Amino acid sequence: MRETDAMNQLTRKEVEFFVENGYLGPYAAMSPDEMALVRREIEEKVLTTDGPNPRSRAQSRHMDQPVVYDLATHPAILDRIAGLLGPDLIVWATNFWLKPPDGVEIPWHQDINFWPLEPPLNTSAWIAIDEVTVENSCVQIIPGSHRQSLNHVKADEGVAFGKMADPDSFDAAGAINMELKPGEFFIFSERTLHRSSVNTSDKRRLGISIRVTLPIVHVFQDGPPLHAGHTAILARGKDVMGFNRYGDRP
Ligand SMILES: O=C(O)CCC(=O)C(=O)O
Repeated sequence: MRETDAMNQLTRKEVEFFVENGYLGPYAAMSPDEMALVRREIEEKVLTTDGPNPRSRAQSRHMDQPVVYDLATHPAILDRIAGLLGPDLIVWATNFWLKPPDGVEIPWHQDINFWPLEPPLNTSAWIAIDEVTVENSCVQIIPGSHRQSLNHVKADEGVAFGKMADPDSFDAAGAINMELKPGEFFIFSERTLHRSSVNTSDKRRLGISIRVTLPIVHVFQDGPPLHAGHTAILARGKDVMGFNRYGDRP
């Protein structure tokens, strides 16, 4: 089994911060120069081609693109998530978030409302491929919001999703902006409230979310955001349960 790099080992304080606040970071997985090379490969090989999910080029590209598989299994990310979830880790989904200038709002939501996981447990990493600022619509989160499950209702017209957290059920006053340099990422839980606004800048905003859970979780492969034939990555340790389907590095 791969050992956690001492440099990426979460401290007790960081673990407690995550338990209290539902997020951690930002941390750097690579430098902006290193991410520039990865970005070019993503632009050339991923954004312009169809992947395994017929409904979306943005999803599950770890299945067909080594560059995405390598981001999804990056030690700087998995070492830290192992500090929260333990040594056996599944990367069950990957999803690009490409927001061009004028790209629409993503409303406040808790991810678990959208996912085919039982029991409902996940830690995500959101990795910046472009520089991500308030101007080009960085993700915003509400610290501590993961401690409550919120009702979700029909979303407002014109936003990216069909449902959103009931606006009467939370206070967005404490929201923080997750501004990131290329190559940086933050970690958040399946219930941490987050959103992003309309991209009012003239700069694209590209990131990718890596979704991580445990072998005890059933990932129902045929429900959105997945698709028939979807495979996860057994990224760390072992799976003695055998519920889920895994693929190798493409
Ligand atoms: O990138 C965004 O604006 C939203 C990201 C998101 O909803 C997620 O990673 O779960």
